[in-house]
Amino acid sequence: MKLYGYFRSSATYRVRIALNLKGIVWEPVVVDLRATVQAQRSPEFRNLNPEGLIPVLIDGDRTFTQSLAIIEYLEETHPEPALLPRAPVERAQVRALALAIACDISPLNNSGVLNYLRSPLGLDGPTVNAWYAHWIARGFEALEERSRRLSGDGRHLYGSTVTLADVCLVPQMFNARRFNCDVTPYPTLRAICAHLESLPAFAQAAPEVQPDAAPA
Ligand SMILES: N[C@@H](CCC(=O)N[C@@H](CS)C(=O)NCC(=O)O)C(=O)O
Repeated sequence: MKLYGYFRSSATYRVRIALNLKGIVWEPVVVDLRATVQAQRSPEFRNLNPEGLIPVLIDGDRTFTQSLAIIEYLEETHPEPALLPRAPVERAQVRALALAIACDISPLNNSGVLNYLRSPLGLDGPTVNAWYAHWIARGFEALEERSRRLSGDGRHLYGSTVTLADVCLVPQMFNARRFNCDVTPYPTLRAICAHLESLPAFAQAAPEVQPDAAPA
């Protein structure tokens, strides 16, 4: 499989983790998102994904977009290890956690949104950072509360095995730290991420070890 992505794209990071967890061999194709490059807007890439967003997964002659749809495709084609519990109630709870991150927090902090706030809207750096931190805090406060209720062992967001919720949490925590958000108010989320980041599938998916990682 080929994964079109960028090292610090959190949506790509989710898919890297899922591919690694399932032991799938994959090849990265770099789509440079830097404002000076914007490879996602090139006609070649838009031909692949008219939304101009990464990640894009290629499996044979099929093209898949949207990180959660990609991960559910992987879940259905490579069921082990399962990232969703079997029971419908539990599946819904795990999906709700994943969607809280991928649909409620992440889109507000996407690079395209932040760039638009800067130009043409003209917001300065500190104001854009305040926007970012606000939506992280609002989302993480709720997730911290939910994790206290739903984590089975303080090492996973839901229950005591790795789920789709964990696959979404770690990249969002990476992003929050990258933007210098204060994550001290979320000790449960930090403990969960510390455990998950130590697992090989997560460690090998980390932005800093990707071939396109830029020096800090
Ligand atoms: N809902 C999409 C979001 C994808 C997304 O926002 N990707 C970002 C990188 S994390 C992107 O391609 N940004 C480029 C842009 O906005 O121009 C998914 O989960 O795949």
